[in-house]
Amino acid sequence: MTETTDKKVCTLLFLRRGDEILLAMKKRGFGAGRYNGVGGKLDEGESIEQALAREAREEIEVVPMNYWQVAEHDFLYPKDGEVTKQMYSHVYFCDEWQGDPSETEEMKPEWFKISDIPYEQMWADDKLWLPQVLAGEKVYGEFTFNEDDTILTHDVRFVETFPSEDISD
Ligand code: 6U4
Repeated sequence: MTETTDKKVCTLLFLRRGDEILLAMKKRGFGAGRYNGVGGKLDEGESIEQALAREAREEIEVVPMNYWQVAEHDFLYPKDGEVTKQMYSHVYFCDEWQGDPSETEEMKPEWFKISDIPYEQMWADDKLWLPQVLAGEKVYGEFTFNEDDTILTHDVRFVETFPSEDISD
């Protein structure tokens, strides 16, 4: 399969409170109709942390105060045999924030018990890595999707450090 050069770096942030996780229903744009963490593509010149904070403010009106990376994923979306969309996502958990998670034009937040996460209303990859991350593992995943958003291939690994932290190359 031909690879695209159009790689977009994204953030994805999940608020945590005891045995609950905050998911937000995406109301418009890419992934609309699914629950997910909050996040999006980095703006020009923005760092991961800046994008993470901006997206949390724009999408659910909170300011993340304490957060840490839990996963990193390379999502590939082919069309007609070519990868036309690549989203490289940095995934974080957050256990301290300012503000009450609120509905905006983009997302509607909702708390879920960890035992009741609605995986069937989320991206198909989420059930392949979110349980591991919730169990305390750090995960790196590569996923290629079919055009109907089902998974064509996946490779999920436990890691000590994320590829973006690897300064050896
Ligand atoms: P626009 O509409 O351009 O302002 P923006 O908020 O910058 O959008 P968006 O909505 O395209 O970005 O970001 C997509 C979000 O969805 C990112 O947080 C990454 C996340 N995402 C993309 N593919 C995913 C997948 N397969 N599984 C997953 N999250 C995914 O859990």
